[in-house]
Amino acid sequence: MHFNSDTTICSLITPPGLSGIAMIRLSGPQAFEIIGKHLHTSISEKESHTISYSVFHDHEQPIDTVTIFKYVGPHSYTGQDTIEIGCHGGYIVPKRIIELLISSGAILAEPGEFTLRAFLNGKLDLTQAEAVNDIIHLQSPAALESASKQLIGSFSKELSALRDATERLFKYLILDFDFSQEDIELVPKDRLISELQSLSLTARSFIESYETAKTLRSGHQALLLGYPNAGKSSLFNAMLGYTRSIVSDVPGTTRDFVEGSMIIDGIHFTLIDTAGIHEHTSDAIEIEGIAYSLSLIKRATIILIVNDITCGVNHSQSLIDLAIREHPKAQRILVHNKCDIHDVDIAASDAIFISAKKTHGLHSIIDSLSHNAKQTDTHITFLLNERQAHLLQEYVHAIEQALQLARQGMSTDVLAIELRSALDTVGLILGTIYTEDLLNDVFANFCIGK
Ligand SMILES: Nc1nc2c(ncn2[C@@H]2O[C@H](COP(=O)(O)OP(=O)(O)OP(=O)(O)O)[C@@H](O)[C@H]2O)c(=O)[nH]1
Ligand SMILES: [Mg+2]
Repeated sequence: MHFNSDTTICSLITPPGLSGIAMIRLSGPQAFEIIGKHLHTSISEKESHTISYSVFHDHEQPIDTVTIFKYVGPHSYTGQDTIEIGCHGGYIVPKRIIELLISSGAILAEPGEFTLRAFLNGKLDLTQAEAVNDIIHLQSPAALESASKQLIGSFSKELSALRDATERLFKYLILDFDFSQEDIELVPKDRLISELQSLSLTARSFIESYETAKTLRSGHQALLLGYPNAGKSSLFNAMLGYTRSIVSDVPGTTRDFVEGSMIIDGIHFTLIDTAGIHEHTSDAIEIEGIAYSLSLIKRATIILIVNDITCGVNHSQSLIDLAIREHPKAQRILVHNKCDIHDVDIAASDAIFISAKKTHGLHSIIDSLSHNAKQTDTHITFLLNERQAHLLQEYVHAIEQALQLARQGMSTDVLAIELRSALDTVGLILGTIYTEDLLNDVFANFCIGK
């Protein structure tokens, strides 16, 4: 990643390929000079935040008719002089325009480089920059609310309040230490303990949303769990609408796990077919497949227990117990399969009755997946990511250390050291403290053009 803002960078900011319009962004100190070499109209006379129609040319040869959006820094996304060119889409024109901009002095932007400049120029803090990436990669409509709140700065506001409260206490502790020689206690021990507890509680409440945020970020993992031959692979294929997993009447057909993606009501699900669970096998590959199935239970957000109804309604009870034991927080849906060859009393159960082979009853599973996902996908204030959650854990650790020291009646200068490190972790989340490595890590996940 370039950390030098003296260059002028350019890139396609819409997806490559066939489209009516493609957008190209050019940003940096020479943006107006570079675009000026390719237009007959003078860009320098145009006001900021205006759009003009022009012909983009290469040494008098017209390339395309374009719209030119002009933003004079610092009033632009990056904080620098910026031009956005709307040209016709496809594979040739946008590529040619970018080549010409580069031949006139621009360089190709790296992934996330426009947003990096926005951060370095104080247009966004680090949590807002991360929210930009989140908005682009959202897998669930429910996540949009939290990502957009984060983008406009609500998480930054809460974090800044936490930082200010920590800083206030830190300054009191330093003062208290200065006055301690004169036997004056500025911060009574009880108040100190209750303030530290409140800081820890606030940070913990942020961390609590992390598990939900993970699901909102990557979508739901819906695991098919069942005994061999229950019809998991048949159901898996029927749900996806194409044959992805092998189906046969030989128990133990699925050895490895197989994944497929589906979108229900705008929510992304990864459906996972697994090896049937049973104890009586000496086949090494099957044993390994079963071990995989068990480990996947912990990763799942929704577990579909597929029961072969011809073996009885309670046949899979021990698998339900297993799912509850291994991952009590996951949602569970009991599906009785093979109802086409077995009479069942549907009214007497809240389970779902289907025939994977005849694709009967699949809509009930779809409705149930959507319902379960919507139940877990709501009520989240912040779309915390792994980096932020990890730093918040460090914050809590430092505050808890300070609490312990306070209870032991340690001198306030020792407590202040813990508060200093707690303050640093909040600084790293917001990006008021950063290193090039940190920025490289954050912006490495961005796409080209953002
Ligand atoms: N009649 C009937 N047969 C079904 C149904 N679903 C699956 N089967 C049959 O049951 C057998 C096993 O199906 P699979 O989908 O391979 O079962 P599985 O649970 O994936 O089995 P393993 O991979 O061995 O664990 C096959 O012969 C399927 O045709 C159904 O709804 N009705
Ligand atoms: Mg199978």
